[in-house]
Amino acid sequence: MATNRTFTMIKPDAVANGHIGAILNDIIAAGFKIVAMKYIHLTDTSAGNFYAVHKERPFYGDLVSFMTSGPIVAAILEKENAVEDFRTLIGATDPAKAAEGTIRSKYAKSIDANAVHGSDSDENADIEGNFFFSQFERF
Ligand code: RTP
Ligand code: MG
Repeated sequence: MATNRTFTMIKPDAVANGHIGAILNDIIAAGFKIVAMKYIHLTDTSAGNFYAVHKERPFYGDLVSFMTSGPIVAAILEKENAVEDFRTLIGATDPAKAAEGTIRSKYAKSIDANAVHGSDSDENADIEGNFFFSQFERF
C-alpha cells in the first residue's frame, strides 16, 4: 500500500498567493488521485512535531514559524511510484534550482517559501499521512 501513496502540503505562501487551484490542477493532471485532503492552520506544536526530524537543523525555527504563518492544504495522493514522481513534479527544494515547469519553479519564491511539501520516502509518506488523517478521512 505505501508504495503508491505520498503526502503533500500546499504551504502558506502558495495558499496566500492564490495558487491552491492551479497546484491541485497540476497534481491531478500529472495522474495523482486525491485520497484525503484538508484545509487547516498548523499550531506551533503540530508544525514542530511534523518537522521534528529537522530539529537540529539551522533552519528549523524559521521553517516552523513559516509553516504556522497561514493556512495550508494537506493531502494524501495516490499514483504508481507516487513518492518519486511527486518529488519530480514539485522540483528542487530551492525554486531557483527547480526544473522549468515544476510546481516550485512556477509558484515558489524562495527556499523557505517553496509552495509545496512532498514526502521523501514511502515510510515517511505513511508517517506524515497518519499524522494528519484518520482512516475515516481517506477515500
Ligand atoms: P519538503 O520537506 O518541504 O518537501 O522539502 P524538501 O524535502 O525539498 O527539503 P527538506 O530538506 O526536507 O527541508 C524542509 C524544508 O526546510 C526548508 N529548508 N531550508 N535554508 C535551507 O538551507 C533550507 N533547507 C531546507 C525548505 O523550505 C524545505 O522545504
Ligand atoms: Mg523534506
